[in-house]
Amino acid sequence: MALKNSYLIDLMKTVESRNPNDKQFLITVRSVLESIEPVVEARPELIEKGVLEMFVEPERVIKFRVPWVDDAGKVHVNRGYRVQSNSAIGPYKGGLRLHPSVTEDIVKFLAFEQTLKNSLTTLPIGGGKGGSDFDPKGKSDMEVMRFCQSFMTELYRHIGPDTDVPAGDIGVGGREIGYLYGQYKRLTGDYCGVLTGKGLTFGGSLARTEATGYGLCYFTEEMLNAAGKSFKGTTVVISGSGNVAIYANEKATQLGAKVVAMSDSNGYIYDPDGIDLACVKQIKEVKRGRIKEYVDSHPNATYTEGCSGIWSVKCDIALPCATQNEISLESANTLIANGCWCVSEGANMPTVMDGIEAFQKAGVLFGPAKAANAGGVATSALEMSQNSQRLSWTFDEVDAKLKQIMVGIYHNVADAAKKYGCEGNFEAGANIAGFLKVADAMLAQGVV
Ligand code: NDP
Ligand code: 2IT
Repeated sequence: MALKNSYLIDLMKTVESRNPNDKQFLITVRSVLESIEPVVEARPELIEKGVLEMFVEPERVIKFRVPWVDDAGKVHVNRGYRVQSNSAIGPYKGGLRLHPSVTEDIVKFLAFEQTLKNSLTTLPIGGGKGGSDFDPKGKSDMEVMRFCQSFMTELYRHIGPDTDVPAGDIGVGGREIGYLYGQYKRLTGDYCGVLTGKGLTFGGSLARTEATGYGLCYFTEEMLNAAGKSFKGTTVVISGSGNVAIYANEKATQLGAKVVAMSDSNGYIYDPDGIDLACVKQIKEVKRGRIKEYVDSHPNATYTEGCSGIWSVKCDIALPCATQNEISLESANTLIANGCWCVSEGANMPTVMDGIEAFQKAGVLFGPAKAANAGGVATSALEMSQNSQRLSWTFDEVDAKLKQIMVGIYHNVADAAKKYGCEGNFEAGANIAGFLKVADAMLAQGVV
C-alpha cells in the first residue's frame, strides 16, 4: 500500500525530515497514515484543525544519563528515555524496556503505537514508553537495584499517578518495578499508583502478570470464532519465553491447543509432546536461565541455536511474543508454505510490513499487535482504578473484565475495517479505530 492523499504525502515528508535517523518510527507512522487515509478523506476538519501534525509529533521526548556502580565498584553510564507521545485521552501510559537494543527510535515507535493501543482498550489512558540500553542479563539483583534507583532518580520528576504511569516491558518485570517504586516513594514521599505491575503486597493487581498473554488468547479466540474456528485441537508455536510468551502458552493450552515450540534470543526448543510449561517457568521465572536447559530434562525435545528458525516449525497458529521484526518476509513465507493459517501478535510489531502483506494475501487470519496485545496495558489501567479506589478486585473479577475488553477490541477493530472499506484487514481496522477516539479528543481540546 502507498499513500495517495497529497496532504498525507507531504505530512510524511515532514516526519521524515524531522526524524531522519528513526527508521522504526518512520515505518510505523507511514503504516498508520496509510491505514487512516480513508478517515482523513472523510473528515477534512482533521486537516483544517492540524490534528494530524500534532498526532505525529510526540508531546515530549525525555532523554537522560543513568550512572550506576557495579558489584566490583566500576562506574557504568547508560542512557534513559521516556517518550510521552499523546495525552488526549488520559495520562501517558506504557512500559519501560531494558535491553541493549533500546534507542530513541525504538522508544518513539513504541510510544506512538501505544497511543493507538491504549485508545483501543476503551480506558482513559494516553500513550507513552520508556527504557534504557541497560542489559539486565547477567547482572546481580543489587546491580539491577542500583540501576533502577538511578533511572528513577531522573524519571520521577516527569511521572505521577495522573501524569504518566510506567509499567513493565522487555527486561522489566516484578523485580524491577519493585525497585523503581521504592525509589519513587523515597524521592517523593507519595504512596500512589505511579507504576503498574506492582507486587500484590503494595498495590499490584491480580492477573496483571498473566494479562498480556491471556488477553492475546482471548482476542485470538474471538477472531477465530468469528471465522468458525478455535484454538481447540490446533498446534501452536510461540516465540519468546518471557512474560507474554509464558502466559500465552498457559491460556492457549487451557483453550485446547498444543504448544510445541518456544524460544529465547539464543535459540528455540521443539517438543512434539507439547511444551511442559512448569519447566519453562522454572527456568525463566525462577532461575533466570536459558531456554536450552529445557532439553536436559525432556529427552524427546530438541534445541536449535538461532531464534528465527522457530518459524520453520509446522503449526496452525503462530503467536510471536518476543520482539519487533522477528518475523521477516522470508519467515512469513515459510509459515504460509507450512500451512500456518493464523498469526496473532503478542509482541509489539513482530512482523515486518511485507510479512503482514504476505499473510493478508495468503488469507492468514492476522491479529495485529496493538489490538491483540492490549490486554496488558488494559489490566494496568484496571490496576490504576483499583489504586484510586484503594480496593483490590479478585483474580476472577479482573480476568472477566480483561476478557470482555479483548472481545470488545476484536469487534471494534473488525467493524472499523468493514466501515472503512477494508473488511477482514484487522491491521487497518486497529489503526482506524484507535485513531478515531484520539482524534476526536484532540479536536475537542484544540491546539495544545
Ligand atoms: P520479557 O523480557 O519477559 O521476555 C522477552 C522474551 O523475548 C525473552 O524470551 C527474550 O529472550 C526474547 N527477546 C527479547 N529481545 C529479543 C531479541 N532482540 N531477539 C530475540 N528474542 C528476544 O518481555 P515481555 O514478554 O514482557 O515482552 C515481549 C514482547 O511483548 C515485547 O515486544 C513487548 O513490547 C511486548 N509486550 C509486552 C507487554 C507486557 O505486559 N509485558 C504488553 C504488550 C506487549 P532473552 O531472554 O534471551 O532475552
Ligand atoms: O507494550 C505494552 O503495552 C506494555 N508493555 C504494557 C504497558 C503497560 O502500561 O502496562
